[in-house]
Amino acid sequence: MRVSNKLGNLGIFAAAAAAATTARAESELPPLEVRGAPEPGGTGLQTPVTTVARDMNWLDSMLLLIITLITIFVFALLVWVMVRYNRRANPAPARFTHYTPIEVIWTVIPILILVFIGIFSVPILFKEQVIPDSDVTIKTTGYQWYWGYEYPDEGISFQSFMLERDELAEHGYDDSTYLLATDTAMVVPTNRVVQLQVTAADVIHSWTIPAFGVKQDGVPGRLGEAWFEVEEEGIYFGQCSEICGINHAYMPITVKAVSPEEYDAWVERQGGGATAALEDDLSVAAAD
Ligand SMILES: [Cu+2]
Repeated sequence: MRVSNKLGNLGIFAAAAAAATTARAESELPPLEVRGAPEPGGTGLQTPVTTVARDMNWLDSMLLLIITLITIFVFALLVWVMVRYNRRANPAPARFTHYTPIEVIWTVIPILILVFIGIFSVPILFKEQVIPDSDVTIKTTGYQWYWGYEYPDEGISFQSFMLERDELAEHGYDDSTYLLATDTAMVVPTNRVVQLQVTAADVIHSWTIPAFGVKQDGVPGRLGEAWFEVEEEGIYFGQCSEICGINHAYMPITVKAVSPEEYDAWVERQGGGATAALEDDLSVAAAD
């Protein structure tokens, strides 16, 4: 019994030592503010940090205005009918069932409203789905129940697991980030186009960062694509958004957006060669 306790303690020491190493590696990134996280009691969308997310927020506000006006209009009609045409006020109701002008109006006006919405929403959909020339490519794979990240051009790959409550502090997070913060984070440069490839290894998962306006299903055997260009340095959180089994709620997503210089330094520390790859590209371009 005593022996097994000692072994248990050794295990704890080993885990603590490993955690300390991770904490040191993480702390090499500059201290970052949490910018993209859900707020208790919040009702709006998260503050957007990409043009796509900003467009989506704008569309959301416009739709809210339209549906509010429609709701008020329908409610006013209901009240009018209840007051003006109840049995007491209107004892002899009209018997007709069709009135062509009103049929035309309530067919044409909704069509016009939908076309008006489409004029704004379809371009945003295209902006989201047409991937511009990218500076960084990252492939993410959903697993039951964690995310894997690969930077194919830099030869970097790692996995990302949710932190338990008692592990948050040593990774530089406070208690409010429980169920959001992960042990490693996807690191991306700001003001650079990041092309994201999303897939899954077992069942369907979905990768999202609300502040980026990105949500892409990861489907086994398929490669989904998304893109974003983050404007603000900071830490952004998301959560798997396709129910994927018993621990679906425990595979969050953490993205750290840092300056391009910090990003290059991080790539170097991971043993990757962003600069080398870029120089290769440049020399090839120069040779052309
Ligand atoms: Cu999942």
